[in-house]
Amino acid sequence: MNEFNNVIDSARAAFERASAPAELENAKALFLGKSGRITELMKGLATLGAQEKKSLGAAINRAKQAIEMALDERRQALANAQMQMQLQSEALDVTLPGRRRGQGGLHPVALTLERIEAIFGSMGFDVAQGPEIETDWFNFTALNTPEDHPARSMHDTFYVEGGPQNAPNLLRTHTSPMQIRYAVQHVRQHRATTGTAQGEGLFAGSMPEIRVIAPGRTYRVDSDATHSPMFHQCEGLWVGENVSFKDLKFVFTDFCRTFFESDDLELRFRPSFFPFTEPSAEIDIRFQDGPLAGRWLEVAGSGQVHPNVIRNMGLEPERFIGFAFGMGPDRLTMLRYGVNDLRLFFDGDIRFLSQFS
Ligand code: 2U9
Repeated sequence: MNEFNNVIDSARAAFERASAPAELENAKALFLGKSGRITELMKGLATLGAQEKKSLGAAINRAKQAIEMALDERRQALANAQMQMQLQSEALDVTLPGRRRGQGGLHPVALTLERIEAIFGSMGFDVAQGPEIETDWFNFTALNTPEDHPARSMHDTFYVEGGPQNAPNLLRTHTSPMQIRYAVQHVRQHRATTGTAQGEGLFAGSMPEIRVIAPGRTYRVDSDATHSPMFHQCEGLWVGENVSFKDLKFVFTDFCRTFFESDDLELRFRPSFFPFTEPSAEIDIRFQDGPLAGRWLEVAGSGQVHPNVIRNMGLEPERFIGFAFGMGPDRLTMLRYGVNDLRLFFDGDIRFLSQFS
């Protein structure tokens, strides 16, 4: 019996020494394996008589069970230790403050465009958006631009592949082509729904007014601190039977005072020239207070839509009169926030952009 207790003790000691599952399996083999101590003891029974076999066999079995139990205990202990180690190495401190995800914001020029759209929207203006790649006709010809006008040269306009050979497609140089598209569509739709025959020349009947703004990206071959090859424009158009320069003045004054949140902002209309308006005027504003106070600042161009342009919309210029204005949202953004370099808007520097959100 003593011998069996010794075997059990040495098995326990061997299992205890094993510090990893593989070592424990090696130690197990020494006692329970094919030529392990217990197996050897079992083999020894063969030579004994029946009575001895029975009593010794039972004792060997008890020893075997004790060793198996010790083995299971050690296995469990090693597995627990392993789990503890893993838990420690993968420890998660749930009390740590979370990582902040940056909250994006709208680009300052996008904020300006939203503002322009909201103000003109409240005055009954529709917002039209359209292609940035235009045909020569919509961008120049329909807008009364002479064939030899310098704006048509490759020094000023980006031409792209496509379109007729003598009048290739281009990146729109202003958003006015969109207003031609809008007006043509407006007239066509009106004629279709009122049954006024198409193809019978210019329309001279009654028609709801056209009131639309066209905001968006425009392109010119130009690049310095105040010019970018891609810039924004927002042009407005108001066509009706009874519209006048005083309506344009009222609408644009109201717009500027709302946009700059300044009720005493002054406006000045200064004679100018554009191919698509006649007469034409530059619009200057003057703040009464703030860092820009006292200086006249040019913010827009405007004018009465040229009769040729009214014709290109499909309207009879003897009956319809239009007023248009055009402004640069990039410049308006610079004035509103006091930004002095246009390029800051297009560099994508988050330190600059995050100041507006
Ligand atoms: C149609 C007919 C006429 C819109 C106009 C201007 C004058 C103008 C500038 C403003 C800032 C260009 O980007 S900018 O430098 N625009 O001076 N725009 S009148 O005239 C139109 C528009 C549409 C059908």
